[in-house]
Amino acid sequence: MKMDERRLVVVSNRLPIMVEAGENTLRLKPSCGGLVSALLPILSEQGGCWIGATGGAYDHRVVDALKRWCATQDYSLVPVFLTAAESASFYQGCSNEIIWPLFHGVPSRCNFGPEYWSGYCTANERFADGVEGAWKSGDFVWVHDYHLMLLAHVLRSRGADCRLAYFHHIPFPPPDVFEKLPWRMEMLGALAQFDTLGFQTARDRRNFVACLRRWLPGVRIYRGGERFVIRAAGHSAAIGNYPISVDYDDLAAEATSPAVLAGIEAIQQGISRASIILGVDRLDYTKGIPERLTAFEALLKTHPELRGHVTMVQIVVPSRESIPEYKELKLRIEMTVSKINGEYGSPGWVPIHYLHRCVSRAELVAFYRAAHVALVTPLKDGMNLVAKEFCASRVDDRGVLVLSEFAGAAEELRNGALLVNPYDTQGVVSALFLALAMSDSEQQQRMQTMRAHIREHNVFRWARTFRSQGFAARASRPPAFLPHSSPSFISSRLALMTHGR
Ligand code: GDG
Repeated sequence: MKMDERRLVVVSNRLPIMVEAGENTLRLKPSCGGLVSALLPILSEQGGCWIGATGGAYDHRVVDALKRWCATQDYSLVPVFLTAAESASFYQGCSNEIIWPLFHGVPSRCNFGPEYWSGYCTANERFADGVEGAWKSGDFVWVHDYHLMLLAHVLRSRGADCRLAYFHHIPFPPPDVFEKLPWRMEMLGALAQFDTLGFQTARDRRNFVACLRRWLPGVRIYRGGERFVIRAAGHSAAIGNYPISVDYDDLAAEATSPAVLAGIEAIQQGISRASIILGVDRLDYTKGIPERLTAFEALLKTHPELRGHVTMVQIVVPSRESIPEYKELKLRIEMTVSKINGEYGSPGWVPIHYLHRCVSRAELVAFYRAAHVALVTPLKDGMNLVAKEFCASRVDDRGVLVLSEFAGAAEELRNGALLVNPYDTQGVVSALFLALAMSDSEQQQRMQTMRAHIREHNVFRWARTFRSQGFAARASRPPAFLPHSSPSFISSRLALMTHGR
């Protein structure tokens, strides 16, 4: 069977459809976020199955609603239900209060709640139940992101012999940061049980390999060009970096749709034809939103001639609102926006337009096209699809991307974007000033360079390359020179954790 003929089974923390269940109401709506943006076009094109949590405990109405919804699609959805307590320790706790901040290099934001780890193990068991229920022989099971790093271990310990691949969407930290994780050896031992592991950038892959070398006793690591093969506890895995991307053709086509053209006109009129600096982010402290607002304020302060002629539009998609830090961040952003608007605004000109909601895809593309500058300045980001979506939407070859050097996307887009250090307010101000004054021909040349790269390295190529690598990893036996057994104590520690509770 060829790789492309194998059914694709995606496993991720959340399904691409959110279910809001009230006492007498049930609403399904698409999720906003990078993982869904990247994977939905692939599943829509190839068919297959998506396993993920619904965000709630078992509810037969949700099962029925998802079945009805799936009847209209070319792929199926398999819900995983978690109780409120399980979600609290697995999702809010271990995933978002430990792994997320640690892997983004901010250990000071970690809350190492002792109960979180067992919640993480339990939830990985629940997802494994979902995979066991849906998996058919020959499927390619593709696990996504940091919530599910134990899944291969759990499935293997139940005897499942399926091909298991993992893609890590967020940064992987260097050893001196990773070492703070109390369960570092268990985590690495479990990751080593996938058949293929993919990272966004060469730096993430290097960090992962460095952590394995430092913390996984007995591991053997072999390099072949850009790929690594590791062998631990009798199992071989292939490791590579595969920068995720966007559905270029779809965005480019949408960019000239009547809805988007009408949207651009409405935006420009609403903003009195001032030049737009655009920010689009999920609400998250890693996205550098307050720092960006501060840079915009400094631009207005140091360049008074721009007042009234430039407007910032900041779209913030609500995210993780049950976590206190995210609530505080929202308040901080709102206070900063109102301070800047109060201080610099004048009749007929609002310096910052702040939208705290998920806008429709057509509206988003209209904003991409209406903007003069996309200001994408995360403090740390696995990739950042907004940067790539902005370029793919610019069918006019205009617009300037000001991009954080700490976004994974900077590795690929450095020849077209103006790269900045988001902590360097003056540096961001200078880049903005340069962007606003950039000639048409320079904008065109930079934008064409980035668009040509993204057109070729689109999301379908990303999935194809990853899947063929995963296929090759399983199809080929481990190289003969690899030593066999390695210490089994990692597996026994994991077995204790996941079964011995
Ligand atoms: C994670 C990693 C990595 C945003 N606002 C709206 C909206 N969005 C969509 C964008 C984009 C997605 O959300 C955000 O993707 P990012 O990549 O920027 O960030 P994360 O959500 O943090 O994603 C990230 C990604 O996974 C993929 O691997 O790049 O580093 O953190 O697609 O378009 N979509 C709509 N309305 C909005 O208001 N419709």
